[in-house]
Amino acid sequence: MDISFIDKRLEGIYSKVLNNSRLSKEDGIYIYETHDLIGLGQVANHVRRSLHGNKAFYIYNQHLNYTNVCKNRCRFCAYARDRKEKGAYTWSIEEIEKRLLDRIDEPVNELHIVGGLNEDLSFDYFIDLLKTVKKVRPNATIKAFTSVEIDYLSKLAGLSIEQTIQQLKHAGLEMMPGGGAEILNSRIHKELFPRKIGHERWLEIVKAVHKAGIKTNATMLYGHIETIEERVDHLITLRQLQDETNGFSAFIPLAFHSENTKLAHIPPTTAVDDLKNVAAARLMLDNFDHIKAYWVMIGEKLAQVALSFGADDLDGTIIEERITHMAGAKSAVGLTKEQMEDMITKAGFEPVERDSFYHPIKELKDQNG
Ligand code: V47
Ligand code: SF4
Repeated sequence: MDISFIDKRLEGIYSKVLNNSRLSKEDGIYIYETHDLIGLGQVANHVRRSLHGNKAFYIYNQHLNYTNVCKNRCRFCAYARDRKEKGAYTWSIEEIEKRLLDRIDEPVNELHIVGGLNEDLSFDYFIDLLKTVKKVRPNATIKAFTSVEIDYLSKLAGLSIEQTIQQLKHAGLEMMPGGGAEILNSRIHKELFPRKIGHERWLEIVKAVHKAGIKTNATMLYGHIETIEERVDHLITLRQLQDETNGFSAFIPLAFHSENTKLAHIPPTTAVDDLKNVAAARLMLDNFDHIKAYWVMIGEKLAQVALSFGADDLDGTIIEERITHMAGAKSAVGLTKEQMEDMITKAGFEPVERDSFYHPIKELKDQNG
């Protein structure tokens, strides 16, 4: 494909892409610095189309955020509360069961389960939670807990990380979402989330999870105090780990929302930056199959555009999103299957409903009769 670049430096990046050469840190920084957004989008779109053609994936999923009580109180988080604070909540196992049953007539394929670090909950609660979800929804995949929760649960249970993962796997855990990575960098860790595990521990846990045969996603929270170089280092760190384990499924750039946080003075991310983050991910993460445009964070309209800037997946229906909406997100709290398909079709792509492992649902249904 011929691309007429306004920024000639993108030609070098494009020829590396065409030769399947890995992009360097300097290339990554340049991707963020260029003003040739359309040229950049075309390069990322070339990679996206060579991997997935005209397909754009989505999943019928349901989020369950079992508690917002969290002892970490990260400075960028609007969701967490202290135990006795107004608005604090923790769902009992019965409440979780009720929320699943409320939606039992819907074809939910994946349960995305994450929460705060609530010191009132025992390890048994988490085992019961997984078993209950599996009992009520035996055919849906449980994608639950970030490395932050796994680290906490291992301490709670007095078990090694490996033993903790085995117990959770035995109770029904099948996949892990990508949260908790933020920016893998000790300066940002110290400034924004000092009580949460740092990047070395995050990577160590993800490695153990991959070794146990569980796929995970990876994220990057951008648009706060991080530098371009720190973003690129984050992507390169993930790329290195993926070379080692091949355990990552998708990467999701997360646009920071500052409302109701200790960083409320930080303005929202721009559309240009949101699209550059999608394109940078697609181009730098040459060993990741999927890049998600998370419509909750960047809005439905920009998510449609992101499909032509490197993203091949819009995540899911979600049903009820809490974490970003507490921080001022203006997107819907959930979308119907028809709305997801409409968004994708009107962006010029072919919608493919998938399961957690990117198997198309239609083909699965055809195989099972
Ligand atoms: O870990 C917290 C981030 C994450 C804010 O793996 C914030 O499929 C923006 O990880 N503004 C949770 N972001 C969301 C997440 C996720 C979402 C969708 C799909 C998947 C997946 C994973 O949200 C947290 C944190 O990094 N976050 N506060 C905020 N104010
Ligand atoms: Fe707790 Fe996660 Fe919020 Fe940090 S981002 S305060 S770990 S819920």
